[in-house]
Amino acid sequence: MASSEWREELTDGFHLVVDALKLNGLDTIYGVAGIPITDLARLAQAEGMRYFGFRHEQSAGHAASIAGYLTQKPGICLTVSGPGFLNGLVALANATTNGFPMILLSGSSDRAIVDLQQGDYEELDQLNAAKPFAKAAFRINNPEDIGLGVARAIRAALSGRPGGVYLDLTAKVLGAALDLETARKSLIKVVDPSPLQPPSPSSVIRALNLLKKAKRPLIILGKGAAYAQADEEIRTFIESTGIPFLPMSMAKGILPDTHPLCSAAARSHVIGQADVVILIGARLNWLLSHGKKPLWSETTQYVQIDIQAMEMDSNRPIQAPVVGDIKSSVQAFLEALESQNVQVSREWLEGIAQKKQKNIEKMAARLNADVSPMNFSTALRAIREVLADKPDVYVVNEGANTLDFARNIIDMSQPRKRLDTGTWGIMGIGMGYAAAAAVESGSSVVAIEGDSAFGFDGMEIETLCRYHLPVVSVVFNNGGIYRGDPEGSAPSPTGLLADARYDKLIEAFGGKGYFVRDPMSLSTALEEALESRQPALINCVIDKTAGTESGHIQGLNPKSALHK
Ligand code: ADP
Ligand code: TPW
Ligand code: MG
Repeated sequence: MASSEWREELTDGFHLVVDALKLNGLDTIYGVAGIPITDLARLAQAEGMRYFGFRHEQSAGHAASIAGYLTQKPGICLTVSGPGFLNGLVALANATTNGFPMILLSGSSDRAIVDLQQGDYEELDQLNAAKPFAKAAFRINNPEDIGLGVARAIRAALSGRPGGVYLDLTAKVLGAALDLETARKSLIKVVDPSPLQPPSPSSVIRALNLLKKAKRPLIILGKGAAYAQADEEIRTFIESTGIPFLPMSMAKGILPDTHPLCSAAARSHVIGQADVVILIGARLNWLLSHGKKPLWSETTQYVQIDIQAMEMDSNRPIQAPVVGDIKSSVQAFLEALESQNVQVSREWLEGIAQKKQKNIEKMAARLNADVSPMNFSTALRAIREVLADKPDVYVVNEGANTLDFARNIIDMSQPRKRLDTGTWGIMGIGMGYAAAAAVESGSSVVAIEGDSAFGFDGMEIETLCRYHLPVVSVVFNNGGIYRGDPEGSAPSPTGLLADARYDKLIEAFGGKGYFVRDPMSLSTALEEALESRQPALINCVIDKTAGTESGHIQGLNPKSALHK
């Protein structure tokens, strides 16, 4: 038999990985190339998948994870072995922490050498390193198991509470040959990887009975609710019951921030005074002060809708746990709801309205202040006005003060358009999230970045320029973590270079840089940059003294007992 004929009967691990991904509708890879996965990336691209090469695996991983959040399909990140894998691991852990579905595919070195610690190129026991940070971790050792391994990874990433899955591809498996017939039979198209999980009817009745007793009910929407894409059901539930709601930061826009029932501008008031709180896809973690004093009252009772049964009672006793997916659960609420079920007291609504009015006026005064240099509020007023008539634009946001101010000032009116530091408060997500939001949606993105936050992944502006992604980064340049150092002083632990020209960085890659010092120039630059649909960076110089230590979470810094 001629050797070419013989080869036609065979396929290899590289092809099988690509075939398995494509069969399951996974068409985009975010990664960094190198041994042993370069040919895998090349082949994926040749076979019609989109491949986006990043400068650092952490950014590629963040891109994959947010792609997963936006699309309800696991985002794929591809890395080399050893250090490349480890660079991607922070993103995998962040995905698991936030409940974003993602699969980290890493090539790995020779098992026999790794296990005897004989010193292979990029040697690392990757499977075991990944386990504590992943929802699940698998290794494929035989080419005929590739289809199965990919299927298990997809189901693990998507079912229940989504998360990050590690899939270890040994160099040996990638290169291994398999006859076509066996290969074809080994592929699996996953059926219903994230099945609806309707809640038990009795749990729905229990919840509605609790709600019946409420005078001051409150709904808290979290990013689980945004992820679930139950926008219509949630809107109907809120509007038909008239219960005020509070969106967690990434849940902003499920209903518009300008909705009359949105109580974000009266946050501590509603949290402190509510008698029954319905948590929908939101955890009572540090972002909600663990449900504890002084923010919360000890008598508040809870309904919690979550797909993860274990989440119940994690911080406070949950009187009415509803374990199920949000779409089915809210639907079940709507079906069982009778008009007399919910009696939102008029005083409750009026009290909230008054509080909101007061706080909105206070904010307006800060936004409209005529100060030079600009501060967080006056710069964000300019951005807020530009974005007001562009609801399609994604907003990525990180930093400390830059995050806190932008979260409160920039209104969202569409679901899943605000992407931020999330459950971990992690810096360095900005460029990866922005790239993937642009790739997955085709829409423009504005990344509102602290100058420190931007530094974690700033080199990815080359990636944005290479792929011509419509991302405008606005760097809030206050010369430091939280704020700048006094002029002439040696660098403090929180200081960064004063007057750094971040705008010049992007020009090195052919992008457009802007240097602005006042709200008017900021607004003109942002309009122009968005209009161009090309990568741009606005270096937005603000008052170096404006920020506060750790922004709104200063209280989380440990205090020495010596100073008590
Ligand atoms: P936030 O930070 O916005 O408060 P969290 O990440 O803390 O939100 O909480 C999200 C919650 O949503 C998690 O507990 C997760 O289990 C849950 N969740 C995610 N997707 C679904 C879904 N489809 N149905 C029900 N619960 C979900
Ligand atoms: C991976 C700690 C929290 S916020 C922040 C750091 C370094 C930067 C704040 O400065 P920035 O914003 O971005 O200039 P601003 O407006 O307040 O000046 N490493 C990681 N994650 C976190 N959260 C940190 C460090 C941190
Ligand atoms: Mg800063």
